[in-house]
Amino acid sequence: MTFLSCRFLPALFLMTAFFVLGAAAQEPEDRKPQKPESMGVATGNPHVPVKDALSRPITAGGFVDGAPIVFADITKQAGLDKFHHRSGALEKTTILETIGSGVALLDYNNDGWLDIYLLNGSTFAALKGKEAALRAMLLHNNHDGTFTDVTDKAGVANERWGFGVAVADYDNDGWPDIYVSNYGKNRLYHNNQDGTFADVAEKAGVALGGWSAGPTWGDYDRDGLLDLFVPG
Ligand SMILES: [Ca+2]
Ligand SMILES: [Ca+2]
Ligand SMILES: [Ca+2]
Repeated sequence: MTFLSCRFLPALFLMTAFFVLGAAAQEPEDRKPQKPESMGVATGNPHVPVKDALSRPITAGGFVDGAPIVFADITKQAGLDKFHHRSGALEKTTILETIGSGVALLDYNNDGWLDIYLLNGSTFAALKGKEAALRAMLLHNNHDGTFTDVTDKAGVANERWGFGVAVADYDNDGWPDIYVSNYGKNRLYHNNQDGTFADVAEKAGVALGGWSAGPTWGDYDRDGLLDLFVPG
């Protein structure tokens, strides 16, 4: 250490001490370290859920008598509880089995009421033909809060391991068509305008293969004709 630096060392120390003390004096109250009040989180003892007459779990605060019901589960009375999704085995030994399948809300018959198309998964046994293939379901809106299964008539059961569905009127005829991505070949269900569909994926060159995820329609080149993006 040189003589010069030794001479200035005390001054440097004093300046540093001044700034530290000054900063401490200007520290806002809410930024000062607070004394911890307690450690951990207290939630009380475990207890079984308490449910009301509609089987709704009553959480802190409970329900207010006379308050409007925002959402009510009407799956059963609407006829939508017939559909059961399945994807592989419960053990989920492959990533293929862990992903759910898509759903589309579309007015397939152009009556002004949205209908529901639910994709289903599959199993390895079904892929090998050792058990029946799982089926997608098209549910027609009856205009009264109920739905009817019209899958067979419409011809959209898919019966492949379904992942994604995208609806669009790809041929601009005014009727919505359905593209389904699968593990395996995909489907392009063209709307026949009479409640039925025809799979034209091979003819249209969009059957692909392998494993396709969530597809998207869009007119990327702005020529007025929808194009298809299929990730895999
Ligand atoms: Ca409809
Ligand atoms: Ca169409
Ligand atoms: Ca285009």
